[in-house]
Amino acid sequence: MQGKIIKGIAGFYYVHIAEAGIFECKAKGIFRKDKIKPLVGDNVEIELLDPQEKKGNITKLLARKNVLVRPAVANIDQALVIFAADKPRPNFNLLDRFLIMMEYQQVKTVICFNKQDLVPCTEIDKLRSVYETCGCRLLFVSVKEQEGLEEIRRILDGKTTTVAGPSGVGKSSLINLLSPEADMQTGVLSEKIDRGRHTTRHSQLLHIEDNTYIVDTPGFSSLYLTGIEKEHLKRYFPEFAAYEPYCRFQGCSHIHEPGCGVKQALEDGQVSPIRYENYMMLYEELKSIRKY
Ligand SMILES: Nc1nc2c(ncn2[C@@H]2O[C@H](COP(=O)(O)OP(=O)(O)O)[C@@H](O)[C@H]2O)c(=O)[nH]1
Ligand SMILES: [Mg+2]
Ligand SMILES: [Zn+2]
Repeated sequence: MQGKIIKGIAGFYYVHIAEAGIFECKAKGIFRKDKIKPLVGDNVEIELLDPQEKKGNITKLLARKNVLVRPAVANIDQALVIFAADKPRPNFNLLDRFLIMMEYQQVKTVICFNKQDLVPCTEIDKLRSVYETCGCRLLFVSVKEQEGLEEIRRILDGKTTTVAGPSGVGKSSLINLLSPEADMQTGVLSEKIDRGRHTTRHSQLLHIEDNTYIVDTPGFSSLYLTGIEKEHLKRYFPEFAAYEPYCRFQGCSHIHEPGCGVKQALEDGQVSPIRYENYMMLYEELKSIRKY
């Protein structure tokens, strides 16, 4: 039988099999020999040991499409990053860090601002003007008023999506709406997993329907850029590209050079000051990391 690992804890893997449920499995020695560790999101073949108790053995790991480092999951199709339009106020620096790390890992990201019911249209327009040229799809929703949820469902359909964002933005509220069984799935897992072993909060996959899964990740409050050279940072701000041909110097960093097309565009209001300021801050941060 074939299924998908939805959680891994202390040597046990919980494998979701369509129409059969969740099986508690061990990975056989072959994986240790090959030094491949099964990950949440892995598609696997299992042999049943005890169909009644829903226990099995993972016998084969199917080829991976990709592996995400943070969170550690396999076969991710896209990320849905959620921020609140207000309460808490969006932390643009954190959002930009997230977008950069996802792009670095080649995962397409959809930006979703929740709680649109809390702000006037002018505020929505402002948020839109900052992010409409960043290369990501942009959504405004209200989980509370159930606005925009159909669009989210369409985006998730048939894919495995990692849902991320700081705490308090409405992730759990959204997930509970999308998957009324989410709580139940978590409950089934907690039951299967010994009390003591359930302590750390690992990433977990939730089955929404058919081939649709979401990864419920712990909320984050900070993110470090790793693996990115400061010279490459501008690639992650695709809205700069249109103005680069106007930079006087080739390889312009858009920070201190005279005759910079991007800084001109900033002055002309064509590049968002919020995005540009984050670019500058992150550039300085990457510069100082490299000194040590
Ligand atoms: N006004 C408003 N409040 C919301 C909305 N979505 C969630 N909330 C509230 O925001 C708070 C945090 O939500 P929660 O789902 O726990 O956020 P999480 O920490 O990201 O999982 C709760 O009090 C929710 O009721 C929304 O669209 N509008
Ligand atoms: Mg939550
Ligand atoms: Zn420049």
